[in-house]
Amino acid sequence: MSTNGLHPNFQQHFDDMVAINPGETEFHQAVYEVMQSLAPIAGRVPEYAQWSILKRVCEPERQIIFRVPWVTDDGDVQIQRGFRVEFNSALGPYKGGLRFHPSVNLSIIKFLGFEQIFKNSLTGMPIGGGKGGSDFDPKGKSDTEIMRFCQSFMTELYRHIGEYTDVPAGDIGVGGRELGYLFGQYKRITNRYESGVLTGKGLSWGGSQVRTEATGYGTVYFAQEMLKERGESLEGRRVVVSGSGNVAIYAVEKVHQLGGTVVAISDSGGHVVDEKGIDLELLREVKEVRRGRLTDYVEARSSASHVSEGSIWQVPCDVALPCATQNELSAEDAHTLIRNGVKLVAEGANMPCEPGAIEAFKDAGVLYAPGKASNAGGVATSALEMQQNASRDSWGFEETEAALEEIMRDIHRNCVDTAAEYDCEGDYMAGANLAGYIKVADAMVAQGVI
Ligand code: NDP
Ligand code: 2IT
Repeated sequence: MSTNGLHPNFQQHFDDMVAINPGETEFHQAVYEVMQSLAPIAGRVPEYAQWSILKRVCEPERQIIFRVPWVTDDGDVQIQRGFRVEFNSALGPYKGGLRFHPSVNLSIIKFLGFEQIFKNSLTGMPIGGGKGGSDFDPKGKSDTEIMRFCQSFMTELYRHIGEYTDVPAGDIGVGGRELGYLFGQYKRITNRYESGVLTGKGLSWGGSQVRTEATGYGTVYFAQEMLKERGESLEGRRVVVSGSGNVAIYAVEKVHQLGGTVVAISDSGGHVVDEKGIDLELLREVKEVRRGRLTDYVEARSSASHVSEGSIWQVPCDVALPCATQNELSAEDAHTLIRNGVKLVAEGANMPCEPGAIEAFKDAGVLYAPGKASNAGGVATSALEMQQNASRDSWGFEETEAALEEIMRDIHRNCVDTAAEYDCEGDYMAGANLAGYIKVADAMVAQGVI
């Protein structure tokens, strides 16, 4: 945990929260970060600054845990655990992705759901916060196994979701294929073509243009705004992007469109260095078409080498975009990046930087953007998808991308202005947490004790 400490008014509250949620380390970490940023409002008169609101925000409105049985292609029965945490509906229906990864547990889903409340608030769209998923591991599974798992998962989940209640989408291990199977089963069980119940759908059946690209594109737009604020740009910058999934791929694409060069990417098996710049077409072919590994990328590209030992953050760069998973960038990694001259870190993943890394960036004057601001483009475009579904409309690529870019600019401005208002100039973490929290807390006050 951070060494910066909490405002004295919040320390006891944090300790109480830990005591009633034992062992949920990722959730504790996410709450601590928000509480740290709220110091400027501690002890103020407005109701949103009172402990009762903070305590309620830390308690999910509903937590659902369920059994997900499924049968392998060989006929073996497998049992997985499913989760949906409906965290906060002050601003709109619960909204947030589903993660399928063997590491998934209640702590991880709660940290993601908690982050989602404030991220969704920052988008300016009418969406509450939630998250779900399963400890199911999609790696190495056949399409039919994925389909049977998704159908079983939805057979329980369907009763908890709906376009006015809770609207899931993708996250790690859940992309277009999985959302298709999930939507199909929802439609079959309910006998309703309720497009607005899920986002990230295919373009021919209610999906939105740019949703696939939105998180990666949005992260890079946000980084670009941070540089613009200082009269700089991405042009000619060396960039390192961790991960090689949905977020990473489209971060690479947007960096290249804006004149930077991505020289390294990664997966859980190591990282790839490609000094000529990542070949996007090849990366997409390997990951999206073949569902392969980065070793396949290296085999097909002579300028690239695979490094299975050590950290991707040892690759020198001007801009670092962590786009894989939580706590993937340690304090030690941060010090390495700083020694190598990094200027900016923007999170495409959720909580990828450990607290010690964030402190190191701040101490060294490195520009740092927290995921709940910089990766909000994904869920914001999900909200645009909901808007299109509600009006039975579908927008073109350019108009949707322009809307995304404007939303990212607005989030950036909101973070900068809010940080300045509370005497934390240039602190994007404080700006994002304060702005995100105050809007939710105001709505909770207005809606009474529920
Ligand atoms: P994908 O499943 O498409 O890709 C995940 C990538 O991260 C893969 O390269 C994967 O490697 C790597 N990864 C995942 N877990 C680990 C781990 N424990 N250790 C090392 N590498 C790991 O997921 P997304 O790209 O959608 O998500 C990436 C991050 O972005 C997550 O933090 C997610 O919460 C966040 N995010 C996603 C949004 C979206 O719209 N999809 C929106 C906002 C945030 P491997 O294949 O080897 O497992
Ligand atoms: O973390 C996230 O914001 C997501 N996985 C996207 C959620 C969504 O509902 O689009």
